[in-house]
Amino acid sequence: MAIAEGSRRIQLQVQQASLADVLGSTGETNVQGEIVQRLDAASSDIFVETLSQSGHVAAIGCEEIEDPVIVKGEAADGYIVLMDPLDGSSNIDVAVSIGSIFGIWQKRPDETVNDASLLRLGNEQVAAAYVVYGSSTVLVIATKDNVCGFTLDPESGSFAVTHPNIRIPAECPYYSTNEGNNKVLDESTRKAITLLRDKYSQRYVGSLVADFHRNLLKGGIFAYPADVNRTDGRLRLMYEANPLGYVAEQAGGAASTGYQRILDIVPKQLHQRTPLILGNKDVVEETVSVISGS
Ligand code: AHM
Ligand code: MG
Repeated sequence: MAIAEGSRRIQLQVQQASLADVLGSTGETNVQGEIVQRLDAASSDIFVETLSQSGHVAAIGCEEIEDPVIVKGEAADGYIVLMDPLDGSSNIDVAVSIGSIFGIWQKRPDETVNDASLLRLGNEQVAAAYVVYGSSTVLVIATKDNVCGFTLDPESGSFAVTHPNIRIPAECPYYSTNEGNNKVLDESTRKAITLLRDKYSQRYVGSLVADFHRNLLKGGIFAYPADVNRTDGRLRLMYEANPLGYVAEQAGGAASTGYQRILDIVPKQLHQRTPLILGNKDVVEETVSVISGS
């Protein structure tokens, strides 16, 4: 409910855009050294507020906030939420689909939450969710073996179930990658991407949530591998790769670095990056075997 309420509020700002003077940058850079867009900052504030006030969240980790937010008066059975409150920052100002991503862990019994409490295995998530602000606003929630999509009715402000029991289709019509990075890939990764290019149609929005959502519903593979400029990859482990990896697995798909299952990575830092190969299980496995040479 806290995620739904926050996304309803963000959706209003996304729709009003320049009319409400919410676009453009704040003039600041975040912990990743990236320019903070005004909607990044507003979304972070909104979700921190709705999650903190829910009474069920003990701590929040956020792309836009360097240190964890430890919620006071935490509930004993509280959750730990790690989030990218506004994914697809480069698409905010140009009316292209963007989103929000959440990984959800349960606090350990009797644990006094501190910064280290957020460094949990992706495999220990109890749920994950994302919202895509596209031609419609869709909230997808994954729990064990179940992935369900809800569409926002902009008139009533409520979400209704529209995509019960999502399973990633057996067919894989699409691959999604930044082809502009081809020249900086190592040889085996370039070979893997070339094989995808030879077989499938390319679709690349440049907002992870939007690319993932299309591939989840239609079938497809998303790849942001490591390259010579980004030896740790581009995307963030704790609030991009882990949550969407969890959603993919619960829907019958897979997520890998190219060498290791994403959900098995032992995290070292809240904001660490990872290569990400995500989508149809068999195509992810084929791609990983070419990248790793196994
Ligand atoms: P953000 O969380 O700051 O928006 O950055 C992550 C985004 C992803 O949504 C997307 O998949 C990727 O960056 C695109 O990167 P590139 O522009 O290098 O293709
Ligand atoms: Mg992001």
